[in-house]
Amino acid sequence: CKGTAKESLLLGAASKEVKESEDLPKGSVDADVSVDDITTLAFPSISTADFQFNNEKASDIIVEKVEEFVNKLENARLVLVDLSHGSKILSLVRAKAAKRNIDSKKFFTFVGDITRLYSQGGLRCNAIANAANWRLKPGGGGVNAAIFAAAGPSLGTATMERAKSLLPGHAVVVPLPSDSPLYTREGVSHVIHVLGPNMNPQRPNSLNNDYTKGCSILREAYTSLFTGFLSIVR
Ligand code: AR6
Repeated sequence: CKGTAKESLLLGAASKEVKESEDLPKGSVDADVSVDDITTLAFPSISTADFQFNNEKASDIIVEKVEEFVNKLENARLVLVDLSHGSKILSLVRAKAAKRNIDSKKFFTFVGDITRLYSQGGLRCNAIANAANWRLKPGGGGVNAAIFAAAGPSLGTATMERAKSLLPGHAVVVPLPSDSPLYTREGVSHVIHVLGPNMNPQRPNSLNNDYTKGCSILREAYTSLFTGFLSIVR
């Protein structure tokens, strides 16, 4: 397990992990979560909005993958984020995680804009995940557009230095340049782009409702994402 911040961190399910060191400012977070040195990944529900993946199936996979990875995180935690209190995926995941007794200090849901978690929500996150497109380009909609807009142009440059495109199920870890507003304002040091399965016929590589393939790719996507996060933590 070795490497430097400059190395390309491209992850599929079977990829090797790469280590980086971190020294981020500390901040206060909300409610019952004890603070200080907890390394945090905030992630959106991959594929369930623009890519139209079934929420019930996606929530099963999120809980399954969180359960698998949460015990590998020593002083770190995972936070599933969505924009509204009415979020269907957040309530499904909350209910299923509670049933499985997942440690709520290591995994919880949070309502807020993923690009404003610290400044608006008081939740300090070292890494945020992006539900990317295969070209790894800004724009489109959803969380991808929000993250690229909030991070400024240096995220696009840093991303292209590491990967030009992404296969479904894969992730790439991008250290955020220190002049990015996401870094200076929010304390985010890494963006992890993830490409999930697409069920939307209007978007490239639609799986035409093939949920056998879709579920397998979504599992792979979360494995790649959490493996990427572990590579930062260790
Ligand atoms: N903060 C937190 N969560 C958000 C935010 C935000 N600012 N914006 C959206 N979400 P989506 P996908 C939630 O559509 O389905 C893009 O066009 C949203 O409510 O962003 O994987 C890309 O270019 C949902 O729960 O991602 C791709 O082409 C989750 O984030 C395509 O969309 C994911 O919604 C990817 O589609």
